[in-house]
Amino acid sequence: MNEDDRWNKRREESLQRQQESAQEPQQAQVDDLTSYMNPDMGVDISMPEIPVPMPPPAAAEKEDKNKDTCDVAFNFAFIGAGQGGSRLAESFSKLGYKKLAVLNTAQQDLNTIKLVSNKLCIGDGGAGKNPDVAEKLFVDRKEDVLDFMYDSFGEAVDRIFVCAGAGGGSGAGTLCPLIETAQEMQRGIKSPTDKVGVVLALPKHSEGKKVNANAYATLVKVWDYVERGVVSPLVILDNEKINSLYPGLPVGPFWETANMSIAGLFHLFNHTASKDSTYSAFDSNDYKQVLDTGLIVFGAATVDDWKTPSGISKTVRDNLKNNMLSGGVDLGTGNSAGVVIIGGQQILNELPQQNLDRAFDQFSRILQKGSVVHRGIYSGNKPDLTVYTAIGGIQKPHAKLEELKKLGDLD
Ligand SMILES: Nc1nc2c(ncn2[C@@H]2O[C@H](COP(=O)(O)OP(=O)(O)OP(=O)(O)O)[C@@H](O)[C@H]2O)c(=O)[nH]1
Ligand SMILES: [Mg+2]
Repeated sequence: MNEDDRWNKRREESLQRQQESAQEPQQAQVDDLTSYMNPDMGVDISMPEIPVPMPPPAAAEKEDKNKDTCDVAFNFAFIGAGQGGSRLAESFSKLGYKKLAVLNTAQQDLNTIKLVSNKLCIGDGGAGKNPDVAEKLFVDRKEDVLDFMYDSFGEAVDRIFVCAGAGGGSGAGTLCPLIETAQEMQRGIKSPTDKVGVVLALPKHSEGKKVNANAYATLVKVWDYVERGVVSPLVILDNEKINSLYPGLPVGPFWETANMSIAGLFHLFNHTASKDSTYSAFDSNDYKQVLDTGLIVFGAATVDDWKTPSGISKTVRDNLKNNMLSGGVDLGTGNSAGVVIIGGQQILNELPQQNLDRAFDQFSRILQKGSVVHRGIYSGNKPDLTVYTAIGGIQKPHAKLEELKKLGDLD
């Protein structure tokens, strides 16, 4: 072996020793870890007790046990308080809404409500047009009422509406506590909004001092909730206006007509917002924007003279002046509107677009500066042309309040 061979051998031996010494501790570490993790060698890894945070369960679809039988953009629930409020809630049942409940201080009144099965009586014999009596009764039963709402509506609810007649005892007295309870439930079930809707029936002039005075006080109280952003929308149904819109309407069908006018118009917007249009859609975001503006007034008018450019505009103007379901409100203070035009196929085939545009443009001029007008054009199953309007964001109804105050002898 010459000098070179000896040098190469020493180098190889040295390299081999280096490799062995580099591997030894590594192998020792691996052996250590394996024995720590796998002492009985029967499982892959024997885990030490580490508190592992659980991932939140995937947001489960809320079960809708009271699914509406009509097509709607939003799942609304209605609780009617007092006799008028209960009848209002009942009219939504006729349209296919299923999240319904009624509450009263008199069992006899509840017995007359046939189409709503969820009923709660919190008193005995009524409140005799005294809202304070009903409000006191509510205080003791608040938790029962909350449970009652949960049981009646289920959890798939987007917004709860409290319906009441403003001039009575039971409905008027429980309205504000019901608004608060409804908001509590909406928060509890994480509804997409915590704003609560109100459908409020205002009395006819002829109903007398006490009723008008009650209605004044109720409207003032509810307005406070509107201003604080708790109530939206506030939908006013003015029975005096119904009286003038349908002159000579007999006593028998009066309430039914009043209730169906508001429920029908209300539903029309919730229904169209769920539908596609071949022309121009009023979608659910448009509707939500109007619903969140506070005071809303609805109206509808059939257009006969749709062939002339000013025909539709004139009908719309007259409608806004005369046909809205509440008097004593200043529509010019509104900051938002939903305008849905539904026409028979034949009319829509012949109707010049500019006639429609002119009618829509008019809304922007009538409402507050910078207001938003959401449009929708749909073909319908009736041969005529009808304009449906929902004007929102209306300011405090001073004229209506003054009128109620005067009729209620509160000056
Ligand atoms: N739109 C509409 N308004 C109604 C109806 N029934 C009553 N009202 C109005 O609601 C007001 C209150 O009447 P009720 O609802 O009968 O009163 P209540 O809430 O049951 O109160 P008490 O009977 O005093 O305990 C009335 O003055 C009417 O203006 C109804 O079916 N539809
Ligand atoms: Mg009653």
